[in-house]
Amino acid sequence: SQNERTYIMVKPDGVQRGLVGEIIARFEKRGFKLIALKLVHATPEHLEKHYADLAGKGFFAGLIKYMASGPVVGMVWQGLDAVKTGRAMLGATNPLASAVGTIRGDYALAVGRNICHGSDTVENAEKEIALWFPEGVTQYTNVAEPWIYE
Ligand code: YYY
Ligand code: MG
Repeated sequence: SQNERTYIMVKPDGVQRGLVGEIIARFEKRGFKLIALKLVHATPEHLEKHYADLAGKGFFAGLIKYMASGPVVGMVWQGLDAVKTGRAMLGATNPLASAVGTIRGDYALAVGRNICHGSDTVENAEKEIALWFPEGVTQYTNVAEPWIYE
């Protein structure tokens, strides 16, 4: 649906490397609508909730330490098939397997420094949006919508 929402996050390495604008620009230019945005230095406890499904993995402790090492930029993008399309725009989890033209395929090399996050299902997107934006999102009319959708 045109109202599908996904949680996209620029990770600490993406912020430090100056890739925030580039990542936002790709979602804007694609036609998605920005309905929430914030810069936050998240606590390990908050990140453990975000990545709760991965708690048993060997890389979990390192992942939390990396994600808590600096501020991240969290955002919510809305539009047609936002979750699946957002994942396609990020590229594969391991940047070496990410197609050129994707964000990770263009700007990253290591799986543990892959610069961005995107929700993997609509259900997880809604959970992540609630976790990162408990205050809610901002809905508005975008005047370009009739030129983006038939
Ligand atoms: O959703 P996505 O970020 O593409 O991958 P996940 O399987 O959810 O893993 C989250 C995060 O963990 C990944 O972006 C990098 C890191 N990670 C890792 O450091 N080493 C792995 N073998 C797998 C994932
Ligand atoms: Mg994931």
